[in-house]
Parts: sequence; structure tokens; C-alpha cells
Amino acid sequence: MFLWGTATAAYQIEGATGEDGRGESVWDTFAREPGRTRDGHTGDVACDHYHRWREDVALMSGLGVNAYRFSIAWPRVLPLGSGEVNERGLDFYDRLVDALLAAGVQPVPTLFHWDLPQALEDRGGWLNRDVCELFADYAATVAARLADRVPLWITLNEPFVHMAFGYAMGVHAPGRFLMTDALPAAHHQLLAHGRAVQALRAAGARQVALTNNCTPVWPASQEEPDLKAADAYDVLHNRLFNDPILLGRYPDLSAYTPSLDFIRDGDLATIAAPLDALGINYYNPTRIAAPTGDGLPFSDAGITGHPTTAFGWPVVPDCLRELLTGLKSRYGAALPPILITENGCSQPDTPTEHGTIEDEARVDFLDRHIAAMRQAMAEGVDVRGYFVWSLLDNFEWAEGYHQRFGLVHVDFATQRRTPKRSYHWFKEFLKGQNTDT
Ligand code: IFM
Repeated sequence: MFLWGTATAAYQIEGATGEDGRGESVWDTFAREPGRTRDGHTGDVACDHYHRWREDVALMSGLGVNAYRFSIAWPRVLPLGSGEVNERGLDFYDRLVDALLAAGVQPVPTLFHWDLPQALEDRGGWLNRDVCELFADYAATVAARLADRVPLWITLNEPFVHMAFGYAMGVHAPGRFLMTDALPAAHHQLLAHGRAVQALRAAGARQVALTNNCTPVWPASQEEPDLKAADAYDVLHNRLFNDPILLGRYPDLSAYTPSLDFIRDGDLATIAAPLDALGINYYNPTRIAAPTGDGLPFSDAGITGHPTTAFGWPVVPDCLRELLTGLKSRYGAALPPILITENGCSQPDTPTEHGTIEDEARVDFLDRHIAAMRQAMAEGVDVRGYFVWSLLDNFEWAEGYHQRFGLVHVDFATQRRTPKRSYHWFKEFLKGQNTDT
């Protein structure tokens, strides 16, 4: 069955950060620090999904999707990251899973979408190798409760973004500015993924995947310095996270670090445990030029000549085809079936005087990206699902509530949900789909 779905993440929609025994996460800490997020926004309330989940499941049922990718908040299940289990936290996801199944929607949980328990950050976060084992324990705990009803699991969401924004550049939680010293946070996330694959399978999970954020990298010119820089960026953004899980080895990281002493014997075999699918989040390509002297082996050359989203991201639908066919060329038989686990765009989405949201640009974005995905399939790439980011407007990390990605508009003052034109378009689109294709 081809999965047509929507995606969300716990900290971006749930709210209720202090309820029913949930522990603190790094995002609670970070968002409360002055100047970290736009206008000081936090996820304390977000979309209040923790209380309004029935309404949100009804929105999905009305939309006609057959799958829903959401994330489980580690600190809701294990408030201190390890040790005592908070059964009330598990109960929430248990109820959600049952409601989704009753609505004919397959639950697709992601175990980690950046909300590390603060107690683990206090022990070094993803720089501490011990967190890998604790993640496997957490995965086992959740799967013991849900694997009887959940066939497909995703371990991590976008370890590149979490490493780069959270540990290298400090613009996401936990707000560390380590630049290339952040690399152990990549390795430990990947090792945690590998250990979680083992734990999930032992607990009865039938299918396991990992979601990477990937970008086609365009060199700014065909001159050698730009080509070399583009290759270095491709290593950092894409291959650092795809090669170990699919090929069992790291790409050449010498442009970033002289030493890989945080890797131990056996780690790569654990990381490369076979997967049932690779999740790909695609938003835009990246254009890269030679370094400008800030210590990194590349610089961002920017992209002009394409429409942009409210975030300023270039809209280049054919790059989804380019990305997918590029993955197939690079990994060949080692590439498992692909799920597009996120694709979407932020738009201003101001309601009209009649209260409707006429987000034609989003309709066009989705239509053209789905066509590009299908073109890649026609060219031989095995894609098994497509999830729109996002079901709801939500807390867009450092941008707070200023970037709207939803098929459903959320008025954050009243929590009123209003399906946008894109929701109605996707609903009609889904009616015409044979779920086998
Ligand atoms: O909102 C994020 C999501 O959490 C991860 N992928 C990209 C989205 C848009 O920025």
C-alpha cells in the first residue's frame, strides 16, 4: 500500500509541556532563554494537540490520508530520559494510535524529533556516547507498548539538522556553538539509531526506517574551488548520514576533522543494520561556492531565479526527482524503498475576509513535487509513501509561530482549526489515488 500522509512532531504541536508527568526537554529550556526564538515563542501550548488530538485525527480522517507520521516525546515517556517510565505519557500515544487505527490511518511514529530530555543534555546530550544505549532502552519501552499495532517505526528525524543547528551553529536547542567539534553528535545519533533498530526488532517492530533531510548540492560554477566546496558540503549534509547506514562506512571527513577517535570498533556494523525504508525530507536544493575564510570548507552561494517560500527557500520541484535518482545512482542495491517523510512549504496564509485560506502557492508546490516524485518512480526509484509537512500550522522552532506549513490553519489565540484550500485540494487528489501506486 502506498502511504499518503501528513507529518508533525511532538514539540511542534503537543503543548501541555508540564502535564501528566512529562519531563523537561532541551527545547523547553532553549525556547525560554531570551533571544533564542523569534518573539520569544515557546512550545508550551503550540497547537494544544495533547488535548485536541481527537479533533486532529478527525481532520486526517476527513482528509482521506491512510498514514500519519508523528513523533513521540522522549521526556513524556521517560521524564529523566532513563529510569522510571511515565505510564501517563505512554497512555497518550496509546490512545492516539488506537484512534488513528479506528479512523483507517496507519500510525508512523518517529522516536526522536529533537526534544531530548533535559536531564540527558545535563549529562552531555548527544556528545555523550551513553545516550545511545539510553535511546535503545527508550525505543524498547515504547515498542513494548505499541509494536502490536504499529508496523513501521522511524528512529530519528534529520540527524544532520539536529547536529548542525543544535550543536554546530547554536540556533536550535541545545544551543551549542561547536562548529566541527559537533561531529560526535552525528556519530552518536547514528549509533543510537543502530542500537534502536536492534531494540525495536527485538520488541516486535516489523519495519524500521530513519529519516534524513537531504538536499541536492549545486556547485556555484564549474571552477575547481567551487566543485571541491560543493563536494565537501554534500559530504556534510547528505553522505555523512546516508553512507554509514547504507554502506557501513563514513565518507572522507578530512575536510572537517583530523581525527575520528569517537568511532569505536563495531560501531559501523551496528549503524548499518538493514533498514526496511529510508525516510527522505526534501525542501530545496543548496548552491555552494568556495570557502570565504570562516573555517568551513564551503560557503552558501544562495539561489536566485526561482520562486521562494515565506522562509525564502527556493522552490525547485524537479530537484526532488534529481535527489531521488541521485540516491539510486549512488547507493544502487543498498538503497531500501524510500518514503518521502516530509515535503511542504511555508506561506503567509492570511485568512480572507470570509475566513478562508487561499493557499494556491502551496497547492502548486505539492502538485509539482508529487509529479517530480512520480517522475523519479518512472525512472526506477522505489518510493512507497509521501507525507505532507505539515498537518497543522505549528511551532517552527527558532521561527516560533511565524512560519506556517499546515494544510490546516491554526489560529494560535483560539486554537481554531480551519482547513486551507490545500487541504481541500489534497482531499480531492487522494480520492483519485489507487493506494498501490
Ligand atoms: O518543521 C520542520 C520539521 O520539524 C523538520 N523538517 C523541516 C520542517 C520545516 O522546517
